[in-house]
Amino acid sequence: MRRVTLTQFLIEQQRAGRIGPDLRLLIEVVARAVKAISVNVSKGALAGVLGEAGTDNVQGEAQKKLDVIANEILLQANEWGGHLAAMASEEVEEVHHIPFDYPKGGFLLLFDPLDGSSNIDVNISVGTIFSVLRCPDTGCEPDEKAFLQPGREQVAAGYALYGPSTLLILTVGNGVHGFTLDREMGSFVYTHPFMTVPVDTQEYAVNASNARYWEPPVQRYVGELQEGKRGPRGKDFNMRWVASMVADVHRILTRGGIFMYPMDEKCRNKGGKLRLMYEANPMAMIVEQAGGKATTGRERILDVQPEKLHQRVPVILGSANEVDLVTRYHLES
Ligand code: AHM
Ligand code: MG
Repeated sequence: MRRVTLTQFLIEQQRAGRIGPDLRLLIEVVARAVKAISVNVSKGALAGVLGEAGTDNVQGEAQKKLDVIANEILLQANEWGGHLAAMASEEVEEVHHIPFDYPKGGFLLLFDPLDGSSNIDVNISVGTIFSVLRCPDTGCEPDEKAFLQPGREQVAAGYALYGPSTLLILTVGNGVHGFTLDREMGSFVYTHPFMTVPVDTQEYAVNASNARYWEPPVQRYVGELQEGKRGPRGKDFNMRWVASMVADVHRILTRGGIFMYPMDEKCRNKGGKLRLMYEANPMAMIVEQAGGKATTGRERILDVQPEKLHQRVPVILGSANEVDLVTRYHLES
């Protein structure tokens, strides 16, 4: 069987006119950073990378050492290539500008450097999520406003999953494609062409300890799933919750399911739990490209007009028929 690497895949995308050379370079650089993060994650205690960094991020959450390391790796890898106008990270309050001594390009890169970081110290899968937008005005230094574009404007999105193997999942608007890191060769190999989310499922993912804080439509929906065969759905459902969005979404891309971090009374004053620009938008683009759906319960995530960089939103995504049903419950209530 012909082994196709990420580099070959991207060159073929470029030849087919789906991406230009700058976007190809950008994705290659992100993939290189992901390899470096993967090395650090896998060394764990041997490299002294576990535990707290002793600092808080912009969201007021305690940073883990690996949050800080992954953020630094991504910023440094992407600064000098000339493909970016600016970057934004979940871990950094302000827009990260490209240093003056490097050339600037036409893209904006946004990322959650290490998603699911509460799982690092217990050796459960974590990931990196990224999103690429075009810089609306290439003439000047982009500010926060340049980033505030709805998710449907993304030109690429992806995530890396640091699990038993390291995977890179990518979309440039032409389906979802997965690559597995060959650690000996140091390259990503194309292993998962055109990943799809089945329209129906019997599996759901939600942090059920928040049930008493959910809104009525989510309580109704999950209640009906839990009634199983004897309830209105007439079938039994299984539940999974990794607490790493990347791992939960990856399971849905592999065998279907619905993932929810809905609005609840605990996070209402923040707008939700998950971040629109670094988590919801890239994952929504990936899920839609794989044939699934993604909403806030009330509107399509990719149509949400962002008002600030670190904005949070409720997230419901996965198998289309389930997302449609829980969205209908929201709209009816
Ligand atoms: P993080 O970016 O600080 O790691 O937070 C996001 C994570 C998601 O990966 C996951 O779905 C969710 O938070 C888990 O939340 P909970 O701790 O409520 O289960
Ligand atoms: Mg995160």
